[in-house]
Amino acid sequence: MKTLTEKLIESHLLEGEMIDGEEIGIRIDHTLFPDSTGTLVVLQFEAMGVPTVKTELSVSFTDHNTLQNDYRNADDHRYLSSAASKYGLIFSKPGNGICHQLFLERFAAPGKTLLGADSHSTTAGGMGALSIGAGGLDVAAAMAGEPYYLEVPRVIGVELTGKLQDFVSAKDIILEVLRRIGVKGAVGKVIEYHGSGVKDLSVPERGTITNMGTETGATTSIFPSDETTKKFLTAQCRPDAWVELFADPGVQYDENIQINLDEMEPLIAIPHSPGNVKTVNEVEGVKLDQVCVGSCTNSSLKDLQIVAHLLKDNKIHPDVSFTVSPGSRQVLAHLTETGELSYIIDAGARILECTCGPCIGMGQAPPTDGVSLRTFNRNFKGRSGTPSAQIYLCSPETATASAIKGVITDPRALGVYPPISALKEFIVNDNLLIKPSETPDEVQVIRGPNIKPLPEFKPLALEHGGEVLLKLGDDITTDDIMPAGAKLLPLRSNIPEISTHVFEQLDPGFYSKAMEKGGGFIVGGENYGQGSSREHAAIAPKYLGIKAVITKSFARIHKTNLVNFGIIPLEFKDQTDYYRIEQGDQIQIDISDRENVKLRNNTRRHEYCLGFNLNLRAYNILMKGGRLAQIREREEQRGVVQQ
Ligand code: MIC
Ligand code: SF4
Repeated sequence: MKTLTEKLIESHLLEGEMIDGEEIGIRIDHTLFPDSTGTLVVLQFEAMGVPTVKTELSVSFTDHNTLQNDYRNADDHRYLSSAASKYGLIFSKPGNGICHQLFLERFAAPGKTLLGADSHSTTAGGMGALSIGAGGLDVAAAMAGEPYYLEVPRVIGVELTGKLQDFVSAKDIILEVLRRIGVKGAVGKVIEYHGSGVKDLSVPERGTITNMGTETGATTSIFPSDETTKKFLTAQCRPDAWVELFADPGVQYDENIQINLDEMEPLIAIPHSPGNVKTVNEVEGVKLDQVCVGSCTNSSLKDLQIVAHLLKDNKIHPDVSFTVSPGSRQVLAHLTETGELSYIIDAGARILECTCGPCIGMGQAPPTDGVSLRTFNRNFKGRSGTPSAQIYLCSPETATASAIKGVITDPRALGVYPPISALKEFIVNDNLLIKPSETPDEVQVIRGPNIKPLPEFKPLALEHGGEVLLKLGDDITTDDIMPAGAKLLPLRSNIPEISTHVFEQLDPGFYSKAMEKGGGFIVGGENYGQGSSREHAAIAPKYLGIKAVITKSFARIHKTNLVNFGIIPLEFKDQTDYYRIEQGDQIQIDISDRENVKLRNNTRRHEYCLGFNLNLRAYNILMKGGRLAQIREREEQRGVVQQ
């Protein structure tokens, strides 16, 4: 008997065996990337020298960097669209929608594997796809036909029974999972949903749950593909993409969670972690400055229909700025056609583009010490663009009720829940999806001045010495390491420039210190590198001369990114050694033995051993200076590299 996860892995297995914790290589059918990570993906794909993508489908989206303050984001878009045309990708133009929402609507298919250069690529798990977020280099490699390597995950079975009550929604289900297992509870695991409660959840609702499953650290989350999936695909004019997929009845999961939907109530994540979950009741009455609806977690048609109907005959509270970012043009087209958009506008909302927008700090930063309630998936400190802001995460229902009242409000206070029925046919208009050229040889890839070449990655020495430049606590996010937002996203294809901002919110002098000392080491606690897949959080520190990061434990994607770019990821064998090393210490490490890395602390005059927790394949990549160097070398040997 098999879980759905096992079935999908097995049908894509290229290397290794299905033994718990062992490394395997799987075939990737689909890839996606957004613009913010995409420029590096394409630069890396080009560096691999492969002339055209080898996947069934690869899509390049434009959704994060859409604020065109100057030429830089626009140059990135032009680079991405010309590269897509030449190398065989579909290009989704700015304004078309958020990558994960769009992928679910127009491309995702049950039974396929998807690798996305964005941590929330797991959204397609709502369609019964095995969809994983990864660093851009792994995605570029998959586009070049390489396997994707991962450890055979443990599978958590989440059994849903009962039916969601009025005003309780899919967002509350994933908040409940986060409440139970926290932000590191599913590292190295896949969350698989099953049970009688699944059938009543629509595909976009399932997508909300698999999207934010990322916040538990899970490799991915997945739902079965059933009659509901079939209806959704049919309504999207893609009935042929449907296949039925279930776990074998009675299969045993490695871990089990039971959620009775009848008993659930509205939940909310309080500042500054998606894992700080409380009931809305517990925090009711907190005064709000801003409420934002949207993001890849909650911007589907149903989400916004609920908002529209709750706002009909109501007004946004005068003290609240209320923004709505529809997930896609399809969503916006429906709201317009039915007139539901006018309920939102009349109530006093600010309608934003169909993009990530405030979720990635692209505008709508709250005021100083402001309180913002959002339907998004991340509330890390400073991510909104205002370091002193307090960000709460909730469902569209809670967001709307609170926007009306001006304070955090249990949406059940609104009384009658609007009946929203599933559509039989969506408005399909793919004119912003541009197909690749049929004559790729004639296409010129356009690189503006913002597209800087990748730095060189050299093979690693066996011994490294230097200073501990920064000692940090647990759960450091990639937003802490390499902040995003409107000012920094235009620098995503310019490593020398973006590197000046590494750790700037935690230690404003970090860049100068790293330059002055010629690089050094970082020490972290548990779950270092949680959050985004952005590989800039590895490349930029590498550029500043960071040799190794020594932690209690790493988040999955970030650890791979460090290896891919030649930063040594080390873990304390004895967790108490974390307390025996301080910022400013002079240390030396010897990495010749993969099992026992020697650390000598010259300041405190003691020695102990650290672990790599890397298999031989990853160790070899690291020693070569990263995965790019390795793939390039192999392609050169095969004679397929384009010069
Ligand atoms: C995010 O939500 O942090 C992002 C922005 O979508 C990232 C990608 C990025 O940093 O560009 C992600 O989640 O991977
Ligand atoms: Fe965009 Fe936010 Fe989703 Fe990241 S989490 S893809 S920034 S909407």
